[in-house]
Amino acid sequence: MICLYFTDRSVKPISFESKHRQAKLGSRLMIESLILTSQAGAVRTLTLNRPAALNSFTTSMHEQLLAALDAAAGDPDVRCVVLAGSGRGFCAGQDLSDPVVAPDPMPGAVPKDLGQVIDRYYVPLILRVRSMPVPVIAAVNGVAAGAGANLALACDLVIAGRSASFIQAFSKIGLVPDTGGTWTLPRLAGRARAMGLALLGDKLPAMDAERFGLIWKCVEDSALADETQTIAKRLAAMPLKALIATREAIDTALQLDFAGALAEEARRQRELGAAHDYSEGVHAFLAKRAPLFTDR
Ligand code: T3D
Repeated sequence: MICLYFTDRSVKPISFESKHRQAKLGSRLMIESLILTSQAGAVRTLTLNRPAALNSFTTSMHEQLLAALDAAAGDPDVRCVVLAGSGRGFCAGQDLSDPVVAPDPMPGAVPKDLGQVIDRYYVPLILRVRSMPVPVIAAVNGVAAGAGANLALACDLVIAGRSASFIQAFSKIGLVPDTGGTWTLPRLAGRARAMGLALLGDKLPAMDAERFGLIWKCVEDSALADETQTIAKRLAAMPLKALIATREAIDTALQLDFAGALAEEARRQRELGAAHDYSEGVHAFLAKRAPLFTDR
């Protein structure tokens, strides 16, 4: 059980059953929770929690985040997920000191198989985020670098504090953008900006990320948590099935021609039009009352 102190009394900590990292510190056995989980109404917040290393990913943090996302996806009380970072950063990507990736300095040593690391950890993580049955918001509180930047950019909405930044750090260590970056960046910002960001690996301040169309919104640092929760609560009250179909329709349309996208829209409207939420939405509108959406 993780005990957290929350000033907002509507926010409740959740116990996280950990099969995860157990670190020995002297003679004490400590269970570290690398993902903090809290719930306010129907909004589940998952906070990456390795602040001393800017929440960079170790295999244990991967395992805990995937487990926390799976738990949120399967929980009928969750209608929106927020991803956040503890401390001054959002996520600095892969922990480069983790033995699974750190190159062996010995001459002739067998190189680490980074492809295996990507396949085993980053691909399942990013596919999980993109297939969540509820909207996912990244609340980017500080630097988001490498896989950390692309994790944020894969979310449905990205809200960043003014002092946050995004760095495609890969080129600086001899890698290509991963965690979906090669797919996401040109779609969000266009090829010219994607290439500039990926080749140069410069720090892109949150204000510029908003201007580039990479993120939804840049807000004052002090407003980030409240603004994110307000938007998350709004989404949580909306028709989930339609929100998820919207994500899928927009992603699919990027691969289609115009006629194909029109056909896809008709197919989805046919399906959603037969669902309870559409009936509820229209009846509520006509009756001038608030709707209660229940479809998932
Ligand atoms: O390689 C593979 O495994 C394949 C998978 C790739 C996916 C990827 O994400 S590759 C990209 C990996 N990430 C990076 O290259 C970013 C590395 N970090 C930085 O460039 C800088 O830390 C930042 C620009 C993000 C922030 O700079 P700054 O000056 O604000 O903070 P800092 O002092 O550099 O970092 C603070 C601490 O976090 C520091 O530890 P210390 O000295 O206080 O004990 C630093 O070492 C640690 N830290 C930051 N990023 C990482 C990290 N430790 C391990 N891995 C990191 N990625």
